[in-house]
Amino acid sequence: MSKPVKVLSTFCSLYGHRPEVALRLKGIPYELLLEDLPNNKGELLLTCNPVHKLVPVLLHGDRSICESLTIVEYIDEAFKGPPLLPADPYERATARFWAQFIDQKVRPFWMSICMADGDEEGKGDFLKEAKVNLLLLEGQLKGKRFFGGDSIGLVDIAASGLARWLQAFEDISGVDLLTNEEFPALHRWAKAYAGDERAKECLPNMDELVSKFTAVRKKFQAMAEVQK
Ligand SMILES: N[C@@H](CCC(=O)N[C@@H](CS)C(=O)NCC(=O)O)C(=O)O
Repeated sequence: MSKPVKVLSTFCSLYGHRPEVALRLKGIPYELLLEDLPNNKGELLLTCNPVHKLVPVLLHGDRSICESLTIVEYIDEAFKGPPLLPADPYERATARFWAQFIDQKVRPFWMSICMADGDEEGKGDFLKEAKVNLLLLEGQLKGKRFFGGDSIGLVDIAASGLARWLQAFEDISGVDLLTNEEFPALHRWAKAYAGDERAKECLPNMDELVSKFTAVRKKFQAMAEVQK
């Protein structure tokens, strides 16, 4: 009998989407367990991820795997089904490089743009940096449907925040970042990713995202005000 698979995540989590979509692409059934993060980290989370105490965590039988990109690689290796990383070592290394680039150089900037107060001018440095890095990512699509080629792979999964969460953040902040004029390949890619049946099944609903992150933004700005 195969071991049970569970994903420990939280409501509308960008990182939690990654293991979910990887499992769906592989056709592996799983149970989703949602943590009430800001209020009460559960015993299971603290036991399974004592180092970072973050979701997502993948539970495979009696083993736990932490960190969303590591989990996606684990899923690729532990389960049969369509590959999520290329077979060639150089291409695998390149995919890992761009997946890390997304977490280190892309996501933090659009998150800051959304959370910062003020108009586009006030968000100047974040906006400039976000655009430089998005342009580098745009270059990686090179006419392909997905970063992984014809099908979704590690880099697409790493970039999935751009296909749904960013739109909610644009809505909240009033800043249009991923425009068709400036980033035509990424713009088209975001539509293709969000339109994929397996991704669609585990992408959060836009209204829920907007309401969750409007509340997060208010809290963030109130804290920034106190620190002034
Ligand atoms: N690098 C981690 C980031 C995970 C992360 O930031 N998770 C958030 C939820 S989306 C979390 O658990 N936050 C709880 C906290 O910050 O205490 C990954 O890729 O898994």
